[in-house]
Amino acid sequence: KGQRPMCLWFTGLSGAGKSTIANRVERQLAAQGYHTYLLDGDNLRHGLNVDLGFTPEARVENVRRVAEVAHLMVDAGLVVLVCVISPFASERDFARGRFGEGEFVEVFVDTPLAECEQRDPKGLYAKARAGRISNFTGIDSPYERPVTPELHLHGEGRRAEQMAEQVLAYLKDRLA
Ligand code: GGZ
Repeated sequence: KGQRPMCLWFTGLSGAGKSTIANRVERQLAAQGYHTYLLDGDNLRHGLNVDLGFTPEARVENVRRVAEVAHLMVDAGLVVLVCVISPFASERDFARGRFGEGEFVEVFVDTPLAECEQRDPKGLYAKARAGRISNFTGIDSPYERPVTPELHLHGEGRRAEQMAEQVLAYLKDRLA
C-alpha cells in the first residue's frame, strides 16, 4: 500500500492519555494496511535511554534521541507514532525541524493536571507530592504548552476512543 511516511508526535503530561490514544490510532492504521511503529518514552527509557533521568538536561537528550530515531524510521517509510512528555517547546521544535513539510504532526494531549493527578495510573503523582520523586512534570518540573500544534485534543472528561477518532479524521486525507 502506498503510504506517506510521517511522524505523529504526542506531547502532554504523564497520565494525559498519550499512549492510550496512540495505541488505538496505531491499531486502526495497521488494520488499514499501514506500516507503523510506536515509540513510547516510558519504554525507551528501559533501553536506548536507560542512562537518562528527568533533569532538564536529561529530558533534552531524551527527546533529541527519540526525534532522531523517529526520523530514521520515517526515512525508512513508516508512519511513526511518538509518545513522550517532551515538556520543552525548543525540543519539540527541534523534532519538527528534522522533518519535511507535512511530515510532522504535533498532537497536544491537553488533559488538565488535576485530572492526570486524579487518574494517577502508576501512583507517580502521589509519590511526587510526597517528595519521593523529584523533577516530576507538572509538580516541580515545567510543561510548556504547545501554542500551535496541528492537533489539540481536549482530554478533560473525554474518552481515548473519541480522541483517537479525532486523530484518524485529521489523517484521513493526509496519509494517502
Ligand atoms: C515525568 C516521569 C518521571 C518524572 C518517571 N517526570 O506516565 P508514564 O510515567 O508512564 O510516562 C512518564 C515517563 C516520562 O518519560 P518521557 O520520556 O516521556 O519524558 S520526557 O519527554 O520529559 O523526557 C512517567 C515516567 O516516565 N516518569 N519519573 N520525574 N515522568
